[in-house]
Amino acid sequence: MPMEIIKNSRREFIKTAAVVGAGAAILPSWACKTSKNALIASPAIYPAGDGFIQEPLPYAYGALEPHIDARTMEIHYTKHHAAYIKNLNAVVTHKEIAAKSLEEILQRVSKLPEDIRTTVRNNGGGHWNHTFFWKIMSAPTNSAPQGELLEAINKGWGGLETFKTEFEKAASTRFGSGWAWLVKTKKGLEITSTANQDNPLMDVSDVQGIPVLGVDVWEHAYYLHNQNRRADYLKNFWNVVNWSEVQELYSK
Ligand code: MN3
Repeated sequence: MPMEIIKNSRREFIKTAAVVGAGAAILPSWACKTSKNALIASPAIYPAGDGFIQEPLPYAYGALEPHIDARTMEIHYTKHHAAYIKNLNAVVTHKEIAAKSLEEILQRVSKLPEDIRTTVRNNGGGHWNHTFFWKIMSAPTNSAPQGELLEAINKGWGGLETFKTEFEKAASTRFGSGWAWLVKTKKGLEITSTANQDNPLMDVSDVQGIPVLGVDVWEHAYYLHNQNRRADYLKNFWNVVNWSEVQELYSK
């Protein structure tokens, strides 16, 4: 990672933090824009200055209601996601990961020295996954996949509804805590799931590739609103998928 990019990321963060200011729960309107907004670029996933940073949520905590409630979003973002970053930053100066992008680190996570391997796998994974998750959601818009992405979904599953059923199946059958993913691989699009905070970027993942859609199925993501009903949470999730962002990730 060239130093210039790291410095720029740091500057961007300081600018953004200054605008958001004072821990406002409701972000200014410019922060609610979707994928063209600078917030959606990914400065948070580079070590910057004192460590990795948490980007402002690209919408207000209540923006996904009634599908995902404001309190869940607030706790999820300010407590759970923030804790992964704090724990990751506790080891961020280790020479094996210093000045590397989070993607580079995760792609060889199994090769990391034993003293930091589990910390980086759980907390680096947690930081990457949540940064990603916030971006592939948006206020409900009734949007749907289009163009090349829709073609790939049709090719893989014969139609959007079958795809959704298969994705929900992967998410609901993930035992305990983890994630379900739609991944761009050498073979095309594949659905998979991972345990804990693993993800398909990691060399430990069964299916490896570029995530284009993902859903957090840890209970902290839905328990306040849905209690034990993971299936209801998954049905609601489709209402807040930011398909234009998914499309962009797929096209990259
Ligand atoms: Mn989570």
